[in-house]
Amino acid sequence: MPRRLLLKRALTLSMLAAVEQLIPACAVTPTTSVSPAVPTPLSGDVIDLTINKQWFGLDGQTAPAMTFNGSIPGPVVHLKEGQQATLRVTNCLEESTSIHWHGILLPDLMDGVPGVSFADIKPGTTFTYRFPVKQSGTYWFHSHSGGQEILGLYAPIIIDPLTPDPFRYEREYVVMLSDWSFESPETLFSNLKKQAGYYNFQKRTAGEFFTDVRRLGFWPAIQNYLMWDRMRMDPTDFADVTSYSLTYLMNGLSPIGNWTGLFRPGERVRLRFINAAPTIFYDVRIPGLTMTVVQADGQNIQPVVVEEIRMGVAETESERESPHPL
Ligand SMILES: [Cu+2]
Repeated sequence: MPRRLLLKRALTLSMLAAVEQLIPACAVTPTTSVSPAVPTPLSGDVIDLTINKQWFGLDGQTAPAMTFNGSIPGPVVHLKEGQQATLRVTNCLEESTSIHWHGILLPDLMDGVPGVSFADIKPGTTFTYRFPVKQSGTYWFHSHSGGQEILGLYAPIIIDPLTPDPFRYEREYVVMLSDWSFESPETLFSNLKKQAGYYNFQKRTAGEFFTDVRRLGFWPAIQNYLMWDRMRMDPTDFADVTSYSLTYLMNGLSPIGNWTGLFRPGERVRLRFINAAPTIFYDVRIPGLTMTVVQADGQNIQPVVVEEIRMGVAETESERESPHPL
């Protein structure tokens, strides 16, 4: 090839590469519907996450949502204890964003509260999070800006330990519990600001007051009501927002979506439960099976055999099931 032609081609190629770097990843990502397919886990020295606004469909209804790499929940970020994590987060939204790496030990500059420990990720820009991975287990991450987490910005983190975990399993699944509302986060918040029990339809009645008077006496009954009134709560208020507004999700699917994890008979299955719901407690049970809890919030524990576990907001737990009927 003549030298001049070679130089010309080399110049064109380097110009193209330079132009490509100028275009943020968002400019080439279409705004489409959220994919129902399970995304491939992300691993390696450099992990790229893109935050987009997309349409999320649930049981025949559709609404605007936010996604990590096009899915809800976002893809599993798979790290190894001892590695240096590099996560490039590109914000394709029209508003600022930020990430909180939930339960991860890291320098404060690498963690989410905008305006406290770091600025925020402005629209159309990429922020590179870098931190040494000093732990192992099941964790997760979510947006730390406005109502973005509720709109779909949450995803699991699995960190492989340096030395193998002290329990065996043949197969594993992440089970990310969350919820979805067709009311916007702003509407939910303003309703709760106006009336704390806005979504609670199980309030105490006048009849119950008289039952309490008979049971406790008049003044103790009054004092009980005043106590709850001072706290601006109802004794029947289990969650700020209830199923009146929420659809409960398992790995991004509604109960009708019927999330399914396959296994062979006799296999031990490790289920990595993560409660990514903003206010809902989940009671987890597999009818007819006992579970052995082997890890809680990323820490290996003395195994406990249970029939049901209660998962608080933001908790993560690993259960090992022996799929034999009780
Ligand atoms: Cu968190």
